[in-house]
Amino acid sequence: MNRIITLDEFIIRRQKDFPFASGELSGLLRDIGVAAKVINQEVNKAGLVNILGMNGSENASGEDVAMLDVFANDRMKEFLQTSGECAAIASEEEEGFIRIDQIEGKNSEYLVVFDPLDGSSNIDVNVSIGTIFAIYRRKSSSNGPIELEDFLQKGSAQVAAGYVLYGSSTMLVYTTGKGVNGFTLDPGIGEFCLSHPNIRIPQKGKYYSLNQGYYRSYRPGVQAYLKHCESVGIGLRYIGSMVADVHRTLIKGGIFLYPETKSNPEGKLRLVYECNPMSFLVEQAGGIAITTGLTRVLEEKPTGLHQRKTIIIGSPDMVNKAAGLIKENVLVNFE
Ligand code: AHM
Ligand code: MG
Repeated sequence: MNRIITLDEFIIRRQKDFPFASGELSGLLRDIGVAAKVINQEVNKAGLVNILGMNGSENASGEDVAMLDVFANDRMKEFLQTSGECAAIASEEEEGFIRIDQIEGKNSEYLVVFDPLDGSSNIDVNVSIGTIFAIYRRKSSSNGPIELEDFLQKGSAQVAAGYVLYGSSTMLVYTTGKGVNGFTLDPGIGEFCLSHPNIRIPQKGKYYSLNQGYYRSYRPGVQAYLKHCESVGIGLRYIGSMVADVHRTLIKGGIFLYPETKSNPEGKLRLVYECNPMSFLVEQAGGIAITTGLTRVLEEKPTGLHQRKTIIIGSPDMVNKAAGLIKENVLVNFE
């Protein structure tokens, strides 16, 4: 039997893939792995310690904030702020970005963006939720302060991205632009162990995934694709946690869509915190990620930290089919 490879070992082994790597990126990934274990522990016992439920405030995008969101946000901030490997962070739960004082003369080049607990409507019913993160290298000169523009880079500039899925088991999946690898948390030893090396998304899958309840509010091309799925007997799977829905799509093949709706005319999901990291991962696994405007998600220039974007992401055959039908129906009136 092969010996297990832990996340830390894997990260260290991979450091040599980056010719002038200083170890900062590896350090950051390890810090995120530790924060994920702490959050996982709390997610697992949330019902017991009464930190479940809404805390009454709203996040930067005006949605209810579940208390576990606050806990996860605080832990991610805490680990990243004290790691010394990170110059600034931005969170879906924070209005603006946060500069980090440099520790012991270290001048970090990296920024981390994250959605600390995605799928918060699922928290209090024991359904899978996740943490999403991405790492960028700053663009501004390292002599000056980090600027907003450092965070508003296209997704194609991501240095690394990943997610943690708190599901029937806990998994951490990440990419540094050289393929995608998945690690499952072994609760016995408290380590993420390599379980899904070199993930490749199937060319097509058996499921499409979106909120079918908004059907009437989708544009004609999206409706045409949904009719196509129905006519050829493609099954519907929708958890309502992007991490879980995209994870299934990545492993089993399929397509995930969050198009514009009447109440979310730009789409609901955040470009910086959700669409870009997931698009980087799926592309690295051989999939495709586009907007309903048929542009590549990773080529969209963010205009704000909390900007929303439409997304169609998944197996190449299925995304291409959806894109074809959107194109064909582009002139059909949208009522
Ligand atoms: P959140 O970041 O507030 O949890 O919202 C994002 C979530 C995604 O995980 C999921 O894909 C989507 O919202 C579900 O939205 P809807 O309930 O409109 O289907
Ligand atoms: Mg989210």
